[in-house]
Amino acid sequence: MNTEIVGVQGLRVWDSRGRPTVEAAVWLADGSVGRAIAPAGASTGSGEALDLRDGGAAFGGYDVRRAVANVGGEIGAAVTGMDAAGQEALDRRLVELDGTPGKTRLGANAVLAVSLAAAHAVAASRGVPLYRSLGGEDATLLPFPQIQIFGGGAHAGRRVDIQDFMVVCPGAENFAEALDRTAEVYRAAGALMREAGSLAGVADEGGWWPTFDTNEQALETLVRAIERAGFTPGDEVAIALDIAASEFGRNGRYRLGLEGRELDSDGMVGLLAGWIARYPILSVEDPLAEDDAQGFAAFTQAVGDRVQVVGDDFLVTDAARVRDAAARGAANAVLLKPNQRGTLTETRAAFEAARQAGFAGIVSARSGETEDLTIVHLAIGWGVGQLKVGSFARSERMAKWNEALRIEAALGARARFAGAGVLGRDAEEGRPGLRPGPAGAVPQTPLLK
Ligand code: 2PG
Ligand code: MG
Repeated sequence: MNTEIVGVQGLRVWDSRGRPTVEAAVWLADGSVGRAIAPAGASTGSGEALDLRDGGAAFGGYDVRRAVANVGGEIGAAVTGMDAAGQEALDRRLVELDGTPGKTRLGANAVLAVSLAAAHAVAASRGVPLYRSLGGEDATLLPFPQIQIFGGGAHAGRRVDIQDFMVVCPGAENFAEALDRTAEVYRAAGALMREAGSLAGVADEGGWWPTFDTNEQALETLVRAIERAGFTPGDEVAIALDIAASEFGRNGRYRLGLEGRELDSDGMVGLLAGWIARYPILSVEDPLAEDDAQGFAAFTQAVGDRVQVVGDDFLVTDAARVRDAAARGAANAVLLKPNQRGTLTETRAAFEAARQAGFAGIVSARSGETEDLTIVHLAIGWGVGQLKVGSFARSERMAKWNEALRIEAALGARARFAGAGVLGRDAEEGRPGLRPGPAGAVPQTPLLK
């Protein structure tokens, strides 16, 4: 095993939206090779590292020829000769080489593809799957999945304001069972929409395209789909939301286009707290906009003992922001998206900061994805405890769920499954974030008649 980097190559490939994206290949002295592809968001936080695009007329300005050239050119030259097994030193070199806080010179898409490809090359050299290369023999925790049923917001032409209507499966015995339940709910939701004459295809991440008159109608339909699939809402299948409020909120004003009303920060907290009281909701991501830390704190204060409060655009996988949010009591969980920062090591640092704060972590895909499976291995390799990769359709999503199934099967009796108890708290340490309800981990919520 000789993990010295001897070659780096960039390739322009295509993502699930039919847009160009960056693939990197890293070759080692022992002949091993690793590849990784950068994903891309649509509802991005302003604090994210830069997804470098070429602009101009071609492909709507989304071309990545410069980023691809950076992979094989400047980045490749800088890391050739380095030891790929020293991920931290390698990533430090990448950060220093770019030299800007947001990786605006070389592009976080270029930098990330190389950082991840190096980790894949090392795993190949060791002859083990990436999750084991990252976490060793202890990497046995399968994540609790959040799976989208309806898409919305920036992923569905803003047909509804809320971006992700997802399900989680409390009490599922294992990862495979959580997927089984989700598949039934996804099917039932599609059938309900077909019967109502409102089936309009699928949104960016494979969830049903929402054809609702109000945001709450989507919640009601989701509860009916859970029941129709034969599950008890709340106990067997519950709801997780990504409000993605930065998409419609700024300076403490929130404009709900579908319902034609504007709320202030307190109004948003009240609206969402009302939903949490009426529907079996266990997790809410970006309930307030990225510029509304006070709103995040008020929301966490109001409902953080019952639901997981996740920062995505608000925390942008940034360790310093996680520490700051923890100090303010704003949120109790962080979404971890490697391309929001640009290297594996910085993503890991955000997760470590979460652990220290007693925050939960959720490894997440982007709305623009590919066949790349790295995030599944990060979730399991690091024992993060939760995973969000979109809906239960389209192979850029299913490939990731299927990879987790493969790993669960390979681990056999050694596989552990992170249940609902992991919501709002560190997966391994189980620090309290949510108070368990009387029947275990699931808060009892009054349901719809
Ligand atoms: C999010 C993600 C995934 P995007 O907001 O959490 O749903 O969307 O990749 O567009 O930021
Ligand atoms: Mg989000």
